[in-house]
Formats: sequence, structure tokens, C-alpha cells
Amino acid sequence: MIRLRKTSWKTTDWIFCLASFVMTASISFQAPPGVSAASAAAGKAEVKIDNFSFSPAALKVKAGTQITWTNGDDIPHTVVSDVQAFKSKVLATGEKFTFTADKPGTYSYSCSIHPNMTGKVVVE
Ligand SMILES: [Cu+2]
Repeated sequence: MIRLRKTSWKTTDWIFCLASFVMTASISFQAPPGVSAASAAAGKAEVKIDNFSFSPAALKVKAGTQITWTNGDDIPHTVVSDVQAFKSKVLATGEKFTFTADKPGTYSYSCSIHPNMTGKVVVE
């Protein structure tokens, strides 16, 4: 009798413990990823430089977005706005250039080494 009661208490304790762990885990797993995923999507954009072209060639972002160009070519390139709103140094293979697009407008840019390489950023 005593042993049976003890066993049933243990089982209840174990289930309660497991249930509270699952609840705590699901709460702590739900909140942070949802928040960070949303802010990452709104705040950052990527442009790849590959095979003598910018990809995407035309990028539309919201004001305040941080844009990163990465040179994936074996050849050095630059990222220079037509009106000098931004200007990178010469980027070697794998190097990055970052510009935070604060002001709305259309920014045409090119590679100063290869002027036929052009791109456009539209900031809303
Ligand atoms: Cu270039």
C-alpha cells in the first residue's frame, strides 16, 4: 500500500516536471527567434559582386537598411555612388563594403575600375 502510493506520487511528480519543462522551453524558444528574424529582415540587405556584375543589380530597401556588398570575384572591384553618397575602397576577393541607406532616394552606382558594371539602390 505505501509502496504503491509512493510510486504514484513519483509518477505525478515526473509528469509535472516534464510538463513544466516543455512549457518553459516552448515559451523561451518562441519569443526571441520571432523578434530577431523580423528585425534582421527589415534592417539588412546583401549585394553580391560576381562575374563583373552586381546582384541584384537593382535593390529596393527601406530607409535605415544596412547594405553590404561582398566581392566574390577574383578581380578587385569598387562600389561608388554616382553622386558620391557612398564610396568603397578597392575590394579584394571576399572583402565587404557596408553602407547604411538613411536617406530615401535612388542611388545609381558603379565600379570605378570597370565603369560598365552598374547597379542601383532605391531607398524608400
Ligand atoms: Cu569592377
